[in-house]
Amino acid sequence: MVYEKLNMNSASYILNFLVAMKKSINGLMCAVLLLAILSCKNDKPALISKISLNQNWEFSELGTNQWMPATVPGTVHADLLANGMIENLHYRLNESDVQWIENKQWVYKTIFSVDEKLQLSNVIELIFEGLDTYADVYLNNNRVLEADNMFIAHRIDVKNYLKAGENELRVVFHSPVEKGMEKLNQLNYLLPATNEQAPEGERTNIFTRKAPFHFGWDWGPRLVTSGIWRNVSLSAYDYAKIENVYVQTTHIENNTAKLSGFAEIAVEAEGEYFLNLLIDNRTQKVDKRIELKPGLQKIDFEFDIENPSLWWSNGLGEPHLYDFRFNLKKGRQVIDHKELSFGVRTLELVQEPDDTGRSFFFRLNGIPVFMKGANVIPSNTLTPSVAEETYRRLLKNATDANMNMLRVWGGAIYEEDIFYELCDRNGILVWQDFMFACALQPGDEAHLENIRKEAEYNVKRLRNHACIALWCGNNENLHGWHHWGWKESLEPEVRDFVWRTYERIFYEILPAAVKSYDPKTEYWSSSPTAYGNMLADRKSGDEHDWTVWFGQQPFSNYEKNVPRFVSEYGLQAFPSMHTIREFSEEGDWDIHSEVMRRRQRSNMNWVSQGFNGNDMIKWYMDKYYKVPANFEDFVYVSQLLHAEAYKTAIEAHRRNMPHCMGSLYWQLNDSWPTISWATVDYYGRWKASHYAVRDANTALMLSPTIEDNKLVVYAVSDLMEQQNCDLYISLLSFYGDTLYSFNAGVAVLPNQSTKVYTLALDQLCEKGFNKSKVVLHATLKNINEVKAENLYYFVAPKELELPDAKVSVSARKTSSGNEIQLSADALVKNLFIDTATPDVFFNDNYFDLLPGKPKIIQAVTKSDLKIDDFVLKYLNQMQ
Ligand code: BMA
Repeated sequence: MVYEKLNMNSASYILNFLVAMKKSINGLMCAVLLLAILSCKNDKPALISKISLNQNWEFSELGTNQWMPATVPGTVHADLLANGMIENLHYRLNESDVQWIENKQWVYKTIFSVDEKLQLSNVIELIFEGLDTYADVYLNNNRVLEADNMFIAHRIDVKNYLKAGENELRVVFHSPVEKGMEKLNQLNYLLPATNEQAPEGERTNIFTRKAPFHFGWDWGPRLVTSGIWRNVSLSAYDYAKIENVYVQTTHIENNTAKLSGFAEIAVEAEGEYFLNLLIDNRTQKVDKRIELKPGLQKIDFEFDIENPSLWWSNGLGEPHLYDFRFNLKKGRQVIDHKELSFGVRTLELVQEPDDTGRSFFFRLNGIPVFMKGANVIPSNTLTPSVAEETYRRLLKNATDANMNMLRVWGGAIYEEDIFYELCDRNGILVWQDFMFACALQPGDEAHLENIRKEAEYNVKRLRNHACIALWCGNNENLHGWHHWGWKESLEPEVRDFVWRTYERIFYEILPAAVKSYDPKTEYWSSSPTAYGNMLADRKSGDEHDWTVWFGQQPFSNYEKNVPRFVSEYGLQAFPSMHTIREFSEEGDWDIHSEVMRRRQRSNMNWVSQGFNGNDMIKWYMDKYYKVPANFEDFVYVSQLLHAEAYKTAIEAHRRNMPHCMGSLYWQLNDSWPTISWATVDYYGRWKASHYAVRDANTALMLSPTIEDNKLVVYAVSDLMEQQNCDLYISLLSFYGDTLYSFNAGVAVLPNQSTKVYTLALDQLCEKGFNKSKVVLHATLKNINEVKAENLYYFVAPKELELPDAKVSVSARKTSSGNEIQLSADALVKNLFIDTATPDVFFNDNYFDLLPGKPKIIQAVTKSDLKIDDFVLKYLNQMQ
């Protein structure tokens, strides 16, 4: 326990006093005075004390008294698993065996001791950073809290309930499903919701402020868990503490950044205090003497930073962060402090009327930036189980794929602090949804007040992060109201009330929270929308382009009528066989097996009864590829299909800049090992698509395409300087003969898409080539350095007449790892290198190998790399 009431100042004070008294007063008198000083409480201000209460927890089903050790932060599912009471949730059909957990009540308890000094503090608060969800909290048998929102922290004044010595803290969790049912039954109509995996009349997630995806989603299991999912602590102080701070960059001009903000101080003892700000441990900025009265007090400040190092998004520059330390002092003693890693930057969402509609793009430090990225979901359904290492891996996968934005989607959680810290540090902007997805909300006042508190808490919690780019009200609720039959499903008088509730939440409560607590950041009411309450129309605002996949349109649809900012689109693939082996047995390896069908959660009964994502993968595969009979080959081809879809979409979006200024695909990661849209699976294994996304997102990208019977090559640049390069175009036979070639110097303009080559297809056809036997190779070079490169085929892979090709592989150890050299005597399409051991990462994979152009890749592994372990797969083998 870190608690020191008699601090250094007090000690030296007493010492000086003794020295002064020594000569004139006798020893006894001196001792009496010293005692008086020591017993006088609050003689000098002490630091705020914080004590973690995460230890010594036990849990039991209510009423059974079968106590087992528990982990806090945690969940009941993880605790049952750790105690051997349930089996691996991810294996085969085990998920269905644990559904009983959601119907029970669970109790957690701990005993902790408090010393007398702490107990004497003026204010003692018990802090729960997150309780999931309906929880009654008892301290020494006194009910001190009734919680009903997973997304807010609770601070409870417990001074009157805490004793010196041992204390018992107990938390009773009610079944979220039972509580939800009670609320559902109070309404005499059904509020529309999609995606929750419960029968229509039992959908309860909308009544409960709890992660919607816990109730099952179209990529994740139903695990309606409960638990103390974030830290628990005690905080004690005598005088005052910094409740929160807010800092914003108001503008940057002539090399000076103007910053402003405020601190909110919770004051217990009236009097004189000092607030100062120290930057990077050396420069003092704010330095204020303040007279504070008891209660919450707001202190405004403004300051400048000369020649600021700005925060840039990934690819544009360094995401510089300053260390800000706010000190609250009483006399010369620091009694509380708050630290921030602060990025100086300006960011605007620009929506200006233009010929098409309204623009929708982000301007960072004055520069329009094309947003390249993805939607993220929690990396585990049981979110406290996500290790810091997994967050690091998630962010690395984003930056390795040249991303600069992630969307925290509204059916999940307001992420952990570490997520936003890593985004700050890696230059990843965050499109932050409030936690509302694919469902309407009840409109009773208590529910709306709960939402108001949640918005206020989370905006305050996250607003100082440089990464926070946008607050978005909900995911697809406006779309659902108009397009999924929601409004038609409600009787007219109910309909008006439900719509009014929508307006109150998304046009009043949430934007008011953003305006009051994070005024520098834009609010966007729903994704997708054109603007205001206008439906997405591709002419303005953002769009979810699901014409491919749910709409069964061809990939070429991504190239038509490109929206202004595509915040969702995607197609599914199977994860790697290494991952499939983790959750299934060999007997399950069939897309129609019970295990594979249950694992697949995207159901499309409108196509035909029982049609699901596995069928859809096959349906698309059949359009573009020969469908292999063998399951393992099917898995491999599903990944090629996936990669091709994302490559087509990203290239089309980027070619269309500045009309289109963002491409965030669905979805970067998985919450369990599954078949989904994710480009990186639950174990962090890259699907073929993640390599394709990385390549399509490079700062300088070459993109050949066919437009109006012409071959057109675009050079898309996110760089800030013009690139003067040589463009090489060659049409190659699969055996490496050059059938046509062209080269010229080109100027690739900064931060835009430039057409660098056009040739009528007729002219190319005059060369008499067979479309099934050629590939176009486009390269941008500066002197001899390849700056960008791409291949283009004129027909779908299934129509290619791929040659019999022989691949040669050799490997050697280098000082930095393992180097693999690959070469082929004829074109090898989508070469997939795998090893028998699952932990090898290849820095490139699933690529096409041109004859006579050997390729060197790196293999990263902790174990020994054996070339005999290599497994090579390529499309030529599946003719
Ligand atoms: C998007 C998301 C999710 C869903 C995904 C795939 O629209 O908003 O609701 O998981 O589609 O269907």
